[in-house]
Amino acid sequence: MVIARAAYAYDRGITGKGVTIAVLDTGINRSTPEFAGRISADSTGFEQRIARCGTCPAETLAPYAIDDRQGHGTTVASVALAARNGSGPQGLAPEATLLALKIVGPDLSGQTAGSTGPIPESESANAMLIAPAIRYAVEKGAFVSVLSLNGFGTGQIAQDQRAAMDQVRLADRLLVNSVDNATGQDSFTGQFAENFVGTDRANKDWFLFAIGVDQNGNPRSANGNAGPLADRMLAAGGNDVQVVDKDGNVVSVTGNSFAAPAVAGAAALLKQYWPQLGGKAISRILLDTATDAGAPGVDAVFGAGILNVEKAMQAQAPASSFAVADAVLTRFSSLTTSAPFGGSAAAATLTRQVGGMTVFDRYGRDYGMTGSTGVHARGSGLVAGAVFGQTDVPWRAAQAEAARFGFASNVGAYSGLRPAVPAVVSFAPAAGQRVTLGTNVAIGGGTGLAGSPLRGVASMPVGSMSA
Ligand SMILES: [Ca+2]
Ligand SMILES: [Ca+2]
Repeated sequence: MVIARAAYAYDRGITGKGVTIAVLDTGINRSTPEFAGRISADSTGFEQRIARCGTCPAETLAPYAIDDRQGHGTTVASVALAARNGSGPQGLAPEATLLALKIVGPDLSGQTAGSTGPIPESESANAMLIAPAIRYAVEKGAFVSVLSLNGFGTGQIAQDQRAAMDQVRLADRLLVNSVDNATGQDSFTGQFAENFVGTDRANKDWFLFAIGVDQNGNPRSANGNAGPLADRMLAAGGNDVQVVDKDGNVVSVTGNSFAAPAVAGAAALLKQYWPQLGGKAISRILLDTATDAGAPGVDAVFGAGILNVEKAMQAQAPASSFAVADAVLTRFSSLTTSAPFGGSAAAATLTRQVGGMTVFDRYGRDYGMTGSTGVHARGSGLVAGAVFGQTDVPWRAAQAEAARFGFASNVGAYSGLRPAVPAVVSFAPAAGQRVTLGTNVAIGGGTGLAGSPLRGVASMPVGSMSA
């Protein structure tokens, strides 16, 4: 957690609250305070079809209770979600909700043709349960699923895993899979991961690999790898990680299994901060903002680099871009308030309330900026956009359902302005009044902004109306 620089998020009150992380594993310790009140009631095991022996008929096994007998699931969940409660470990997203999905198979040792009665659970996963668990996680609203497990499955298993991952893509969620611990093991080719992502790579943008490093960012001496998917791999703490175990004890664990929930926890933090972003954008941000290590750029040992929550939460645009954005907004933003809206008094209020700007970086993340958005009082009439010198002002039809309107405009030197989907902000300058500002421009190619990662600027007031 320290290596992931997540304190930056907590200092801003971002803890993963309201975001659900699914952990597909051996279950969960329900009694430790580390997950108290945050284990989703939807947590569950799954029915499975098995045969007790080679000559036994198939039968349906009821879901196992989610209690963690083996222990792996609790330790993995701990890295993502353990409470920030002043004791024991703390997860990356200490207030996120845990959807514990138990995918262990049955222990068939000793079962014979004449056996009856309950079949105990094993300590291993049933690969056939992975796909149903992923689908279930999507259905239950989990933003990110953690699979600290590797293996291979062909035929129906492969088809089901692909179909399940298609659902992750369609819902714009995320799946984080640990890299195999075995030295030199390609964890993608012919593995579950390739089933998920597809030989056509169609689901690649919603999938991340995670690999463990120590608290100093050093790789393990021998480890598995992401095969051809190194560009979708992040490194995170995976050596001597403090976790709570199935019996509630604090223990130290090592393995790539513990890097995956760190990445998932970081994704949950970003999801809370920018709920409008999905798995594709958030995974892209985490990859782009990872701290490069080892060989320059993407490499087989660190993938895209070491997970860096602090950088992931900062605007990804140079300061100069924001200065240019400020200049653009100062020049072209104007809202004139007429007497019905309170004249100069309302203008003062508006200045306080909308004297800032919302700037979007290249991922569509919004950041507040303080700037001079030019709110003016006027004696009569409500004129919006009057400062646009040369303008084609094609007013768009009012959208009744949103009670808003706006226009797109060519504004000379800043011809990079282009129409975009209108955004709307509403506020009340006085009792019974509501002003709606429609913003429908994005700046991408204007002077000083061309080539900049800062691609959009909103909060240019272009219209207002009372309601
Ligand atoms: Ca704790
Ligand atoms: Ca590198």
